Amino acid sequence: MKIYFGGSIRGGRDDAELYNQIIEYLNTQGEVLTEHIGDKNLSSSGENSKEQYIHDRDLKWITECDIMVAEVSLPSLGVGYEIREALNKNKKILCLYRPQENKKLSAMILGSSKITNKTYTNLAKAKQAIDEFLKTA
Ligand code: 6K6
Repeated sequence: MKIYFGGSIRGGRDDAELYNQIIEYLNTQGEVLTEHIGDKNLSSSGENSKEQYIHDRDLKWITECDIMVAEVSLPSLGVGYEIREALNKNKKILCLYRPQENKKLSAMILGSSKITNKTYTNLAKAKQAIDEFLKTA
């Protein structure tokens, strides 16, 4: 199973270590196409590649993937764009969100009946949400 993992890059890298841990777990369940998202050396200026290359490669990976898992706690234009692309391609999508004080996930994500939205508080709960999602995927 090919898994597209989406997580913030230019939206902020505060959760990079968490992405890394989620990717590690996803790699035990399938092949993660976007392992670099968890790379702590990848700064918010991003990978050292041309933007058009990154865009086209990521859209190709979304076409190829079987499922998408997106960590959406940090608002990211790129992740929102990827989610819409995956919806257009009828991919099953799990969005993982950590509740934060005075913040709420976008209605454009919460309001989509085709997205599986799960809140979680720690890695163990994120793994649990992934396990449940994979049973239905
Ligand atoms: C280009 C040139 C310098 O830095 C960059 C950005 N690098 C990226 N590398 C890999 N994937 C990217 C990059 N920028 C965005 N993405 C994709 O969008 C990833 O798959 C993420 O899931 C998502 C992050 O979007 P932003 O808006 O937070 O950057």
